[in-house]
Amino acid sequence: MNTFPPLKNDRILRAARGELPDKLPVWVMRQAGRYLPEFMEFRKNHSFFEICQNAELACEVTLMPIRRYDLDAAIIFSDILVIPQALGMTVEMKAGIGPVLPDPLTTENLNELKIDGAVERLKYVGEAITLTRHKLEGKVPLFGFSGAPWTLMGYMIEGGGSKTLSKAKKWLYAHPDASHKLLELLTNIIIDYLVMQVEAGAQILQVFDSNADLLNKELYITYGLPYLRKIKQLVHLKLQEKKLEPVPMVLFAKGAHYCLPEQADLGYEVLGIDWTLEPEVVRRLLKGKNVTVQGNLDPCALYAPKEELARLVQNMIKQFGSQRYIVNLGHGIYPDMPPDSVQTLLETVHSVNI
Ligand code: 1CP
Repeated sequence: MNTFPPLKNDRILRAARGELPDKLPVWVMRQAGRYLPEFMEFRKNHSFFEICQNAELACEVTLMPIRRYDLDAAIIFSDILVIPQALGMTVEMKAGIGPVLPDPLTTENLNELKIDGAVERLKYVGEAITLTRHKLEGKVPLFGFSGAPWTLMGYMIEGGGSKTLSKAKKWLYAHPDASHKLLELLTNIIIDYLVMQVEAGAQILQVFDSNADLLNKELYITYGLPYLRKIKQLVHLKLQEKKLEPVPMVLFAKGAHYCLPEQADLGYEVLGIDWTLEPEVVRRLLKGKNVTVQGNLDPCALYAPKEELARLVQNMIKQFGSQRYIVNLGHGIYPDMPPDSVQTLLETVHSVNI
């Protein structure tokens, strides 16, 4: 068992549990990397996956935004695509393009995925988490994360990002059995991977379903929700079996506004909300549900002048209210966004009296 320094800032954990913290908690999706000049400098000397796979390097990048800003959480530097990589697929990170999987999955080569030992091959993520927990010295809680089954399926079949996901969606309509087989296999790995991250020291977990926006309610009920429910239930159960404290879990199903109340019934303590929904609509759809919401400032608001950005943030907080609320963007920060805008966002959030 690892023993770590005591936690000094538990705002985000309190908000996730439905308690009222002293100030509203705030963190930023994709806060570790991309837009930070110190990260760009760092990347000149190290490849993307070299950083992911080396505990010292991953820890260093994770801490960059924590040293610079008054954030209420850290998120381990890694990527959702380390799972396809651990399953034996080649993943390349191309500058200006993003991830590329040169040999995408087909219904013919589905059986070639190397399932045995996949979580074992991801142990380096656990090592980075453990080191980071020590180096954080209890300053803020550390997020572990994974891609959701559907989002990983999308990257594995498309061979990278896609505007339509038509190849992956073709599986759902033309090859439902193979789709379920793949989603089930990914779900089982995600469960063990997340449990391993908690054993290593992760204090809160986020599941990214960034490709949910290309499904609809019927498809999500069949191919999204059951697997997300299994992940939540089994992570909880396996932590119990290992006598580990349960950790709150965040589900960020980007663009899945077509089934927000259904998401709230999966058991996740927190739902991430993208920027396309008005706070009032979110609160109305989730009325009576036992969940905290996280979000949902349009990331592009960070391009606004300081005063306008502060006004937008204050307005969003007023509409969401302070109960069961974690402030974040409605999706990740972009590489060309001004680091000073993050400062404005954080100062504005923390200056609100709750
Ligand atoms: O704060 C952090 O950024 C922590 C580490 C992190 C996380 C949580 C990275 C590092 N990636 C992710 C998640 C991730 N990766 C998601 C889910 C969240 C989201 O929707 O933003 C997705 C879809 C990916 C896949 C991915 N990786 C893309 C395509 C979509 C996107 O996010 O733009 C790209 C471009 C990457 C590369 C990547 N991952 C992470 C960084 C810092 C980078 C930039 C590449 C580089 O620096 O070379």
